[in-house]
Amino acid sequence: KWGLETSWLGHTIIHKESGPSTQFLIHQAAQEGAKHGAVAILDEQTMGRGRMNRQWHSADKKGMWLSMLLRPMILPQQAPQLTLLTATVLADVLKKCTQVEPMIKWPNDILLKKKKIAGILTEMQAEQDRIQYIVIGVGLNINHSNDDLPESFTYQATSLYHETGKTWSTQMIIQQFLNEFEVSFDKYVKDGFTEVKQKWESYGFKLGEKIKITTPKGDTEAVFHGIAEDGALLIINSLGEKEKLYSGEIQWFE
Ligand code: BT5
Repeated sequence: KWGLETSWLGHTIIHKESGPSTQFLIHQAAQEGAKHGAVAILDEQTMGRGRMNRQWHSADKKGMWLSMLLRPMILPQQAPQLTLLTATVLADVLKKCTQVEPMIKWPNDILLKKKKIAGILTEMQAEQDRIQYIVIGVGLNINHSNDDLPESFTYQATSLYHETGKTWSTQMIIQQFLNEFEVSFDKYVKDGFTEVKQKWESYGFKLGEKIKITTPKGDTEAVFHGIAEDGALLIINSLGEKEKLYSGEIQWFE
C-alpha cells in the first residue's frame, strides 16, 4: 500500500484512521519489543503533542502525522543529531516533490516563508549510557487551508496547500519521506554526522545572523554561527566567544 523501497524502515506499519498520537503508538510498540524501523501513521490525532507537553494541532485528516522507532547504535548524546537528520530529509523531500523552498529553524522546525509547516519530536529511552530506543515523530501540514490552522501559535503556521495552491497526496509524501529517510539514516550511521551538518546548514534559518535565544536560564542575544559536530547550536555570544547550546528556542529580528 505504501509503495516503500526500503529494506528495514516501515517493515511494520501501524496505521489507523484515528488515535491519540503516533508517539504513543510507537512507545507502546517499542515496549512490546517492536524492531528498529517500525512506523506508526495516524490519519488524525486527537492528542498530538510537541516538545515540553505542548499541543500539536493534528485533529484532522489533512497532514502527515507519523512516528518512527529507531534502535540505533549511537550514544545518547548523539540523539540530537537525529532530529537534525530528520529535518534535512524532510526539507529535501519537500523541495524535490513540491518545489517549495524550505528552511530549518533550529532545532526542529521546518519553515516556509518564515511560517511553520512541520515540527519534529525526538524522544529517547535510555539507561545509563545505552539507548534502548528512540522515537522520532514528524508532523507536516499538507492540505490545510488558512482557516484550519489556529492563529494562536507562537508563530504563524502554514501548509503545502496554502503555499502552492494545490492539494497533495499524503501517501505520496509519506512514501518519499520514508524512502529518503532510510537512505540518509544508513549513510549517517556509516559515514557520520559531517555531511548531515553541511546539508542542515544549507537550509539553516538565520545562519550567520543575529538571533535571540530563549533558554531555561534566560534570554540571550548572539550570532548563529552553525551546528556543532554533536548537533548542538553554535553561537557567538556577546563577549565574542563560541558557545554550544543544547536546548532553547530561537527568536529572530525581522
Ligand atoms: C514540535 O514541537 O514542533 C513537534 C511536533 C511533532 C508532531 C508530530 S505529529 C506525529 C507525532 N505524534 C505526535 O503526537 N507528535 C509528533 P514544538 O517545537 O514544541 O512546537 C509546538 C508548537 O508549534 C505549539 O506550541 C504551537 O505553537 C505550534 N503548533 C502546533 N501545532 C501546529 C501545526 N499543526 N502547525 C504549525 N505549528 C503548530
